[in-house]
Amino acid sequence: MTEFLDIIQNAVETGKLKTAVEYVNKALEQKVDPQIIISDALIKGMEAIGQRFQNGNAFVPDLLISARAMKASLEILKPLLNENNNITIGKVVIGTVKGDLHDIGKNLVASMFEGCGFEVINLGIDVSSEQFISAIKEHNADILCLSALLTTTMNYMAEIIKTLEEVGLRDKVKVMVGGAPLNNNFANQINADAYASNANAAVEKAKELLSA
Ligand code: B1M
Repeated sequence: MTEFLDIIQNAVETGKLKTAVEYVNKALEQKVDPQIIISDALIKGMEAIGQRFQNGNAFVPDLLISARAMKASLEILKPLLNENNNITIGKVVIGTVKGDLHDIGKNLVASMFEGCGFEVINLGIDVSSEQFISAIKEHNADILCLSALLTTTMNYMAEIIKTLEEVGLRDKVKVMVGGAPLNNNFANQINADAYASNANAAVEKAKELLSA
């Protein structure tokens, strides 16, 4: 059983979708608990590639193929998880802000969150503050992740945070921001709770925020 989990972990880390799916099915045939497959193989594989990315030993395409292998494996396992086997660490609403159509990085962040056990509500691109707020309310989200790739759209993040304050939701949700033109200073200026420079950092910061 441990051997199967090691193979799955390695397949996710190296982005081998077919191998990951094959050995997830083999592990299930051997009656391995789906939650064990997720926590002891899939998540570990994503964490490993995330760490290598953070250290400069892996690159965006590596993250993308790992996330794909992870997602395909999760698709098999999700229906098998019963309600008592809830693996959700927290609920994340994520989207690229109004006026901005860039979604490659945002989707990578969303996949990394999913891969690491968060429930993700991905609102897509060109998302208005009203759409973010209604999703936070509907899903009772713990974390709001805002993405922007343009210097012209990043300022809309401040408007979203102001609106959260106005509708009394600011204390109920942690706000994280990211995207190439952003930095820590900008996050502080607009009163966000955290800035993350990449997908792995986003998951790490989210875990910190939820445990604080
Ligand atoms: Co656009 N574009 N683009 N573009 N584009 C940039 C951003 C640009 C820097 C290119 C350049 O001029 N050098 C420039 C912005 C300049 C500026 O604002 N100062 C630019 C421009 C100008 C434009 C248009 C205006 C071009 C035009 O039409 N004249 C136009 C705008 C459209 C719009 O949005 N309204 C436009 C359009 C496009 C395409 C549609 C062609 C395409 C997007 C396709 C898509 O996303 N589906 C595109 C692309 C691909 C790029 C570049 C080349 C690559 C972006 C990317 O995907 N990077 C980009 C140049 C560049 O960045 N080198 C550029 C890979 C991705 C994995 O990284 O998105 O940074 P990134 O995400 C990272 C982190 O930032 C972070 O984690 C991710 C993973 O590590 N992160 C988060 C991102 N979101 C996060 C959220 C979080 C946390 C972390 O939440 C907590």
